[in-house]
Amino acid sequence: MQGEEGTFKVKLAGKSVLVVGAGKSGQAVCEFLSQKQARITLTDTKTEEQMQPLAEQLKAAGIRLALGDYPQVTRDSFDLLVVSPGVPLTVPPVAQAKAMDIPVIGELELAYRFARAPIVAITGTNGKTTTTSLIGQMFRDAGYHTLVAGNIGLPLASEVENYSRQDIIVAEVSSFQLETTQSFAPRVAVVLNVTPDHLDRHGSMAEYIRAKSLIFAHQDQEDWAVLNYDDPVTREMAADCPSQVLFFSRQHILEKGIYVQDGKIMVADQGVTEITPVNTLRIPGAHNLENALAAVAAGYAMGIAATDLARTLESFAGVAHRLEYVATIDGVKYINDSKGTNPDAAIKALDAYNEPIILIAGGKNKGSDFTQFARKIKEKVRVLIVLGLHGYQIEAAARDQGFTNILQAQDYPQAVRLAHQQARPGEVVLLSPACASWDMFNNFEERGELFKQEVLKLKGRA
Ligand code: UMA
Repeated sequence: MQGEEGTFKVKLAGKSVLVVGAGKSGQAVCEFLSQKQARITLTDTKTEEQMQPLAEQLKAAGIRLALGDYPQVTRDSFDLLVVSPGVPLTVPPVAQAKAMDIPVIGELELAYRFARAPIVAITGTNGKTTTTSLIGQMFRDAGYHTLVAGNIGLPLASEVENYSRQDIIVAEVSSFQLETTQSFAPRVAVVLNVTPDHLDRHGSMAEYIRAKSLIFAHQDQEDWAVLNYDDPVTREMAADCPSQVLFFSRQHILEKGIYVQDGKIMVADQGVTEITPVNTLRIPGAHNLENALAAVAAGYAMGIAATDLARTLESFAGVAHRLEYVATIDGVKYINDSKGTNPDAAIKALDAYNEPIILIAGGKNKGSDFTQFARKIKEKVRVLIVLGLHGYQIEAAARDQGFTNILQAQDYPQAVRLAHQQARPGEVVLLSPACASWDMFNNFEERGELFKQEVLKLKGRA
């Protein structure tokens, strides 16, 4: 199916398409469909007023807008719906289209049908972005013209046609994007782990797993599925894979697959190959080792040489806002993990360091319970600095565990100053809030940037 541009192109020209959701994904779809001479209607629950100045630009580009409310989908009105990942499939236009057998796809499926380059797709509950970036870097270092796109932030549709058969597309794909696929079959499908998440949208764990499984559902024997042997859900997925399975494991030595033995990353397939010692990795933590093993598996499946894989593993420093090293000041390392927006992610961040930690946490609680997080704080943290709307909840949970070395900050400049005063040489100052940023910022990136800026100001003074 991949690359059948000709047939699909004919089908799109002159066709009436309803694009649901006018965010990044929907806008990219509109641009893509415009180039294919489709007749486009873009709908969003936002009103025209809320969507200015974009609404005017879209109208000028010949796109019909149905804003503030969805249009009625009838047999005569639309030939195809393209739904944005954040839009649940229960919305009226999708239900109406399905009842009339009008095809409903997402941007991932649309872009896939026009892709000529082989795709390495990565999904999982945690670690997607880091692994996608690492795999992208592996291909770039090995000399490939590489597109890194998808859920990571750059819609696949925006760039897919700029890559040819000799190139590579590395795509981070979410369960939301997979839900609207029909033929999507990447050359390599990586599933890192599956733990409860997005259950409000998928309804049950079984449905969430089903959505994730769509990453390999349409593959064939020439393709690869890279699965985490240590995760019971992904281990079981192997039974349903139509492709060749390559397991990776941090905890077990595998007869065939990618694993760790005597502190070294190994590949066992036809013979055993050593890739690199684990301690050469720059991304910290057990979860990042799993991400690295998955990346090695994907690179190996696509034929990248062991020496090239090792070189990238040894140089890859991670991605912004995920255990991002900022600076060392007076012998103290400052780490920005602003993406740690739930307790699970913040626990992983705490586990990534052996040094005593000065932790900055708090923000908007997304409905999480902080008990486990507080236990981990008691185990790993020397000083806790709380701030934001629900910082007091983290403080209360920590006190319940008998942890009392807690300070309160009003804002980020004060939190960083307090951390600097408290930290001793050899310690780590970690921002991993376990909360969303929306009480004080537009997004976690803004929060992380402010933290980094304050740390770098300190460094300037030091
Ligand atoms: N909207 C409706 N009706 C609804 C819901 C939303 O009309 O019922 C409208 C909103 O008013 C808004 C638009 O839809 O105007 C937003 O669409 P969207 O939520 O799909 O967001 P996009 O900006 O298009 O970004 C999407 C992904 N967002 C989600 O999956 C929620 C981005 O992933 C992705 O980077 C981008 O496409 C490009 O591919 C973000 C994300 O949070 C990072 N992903 C989730 C995650 O990682 O956990 C899955």
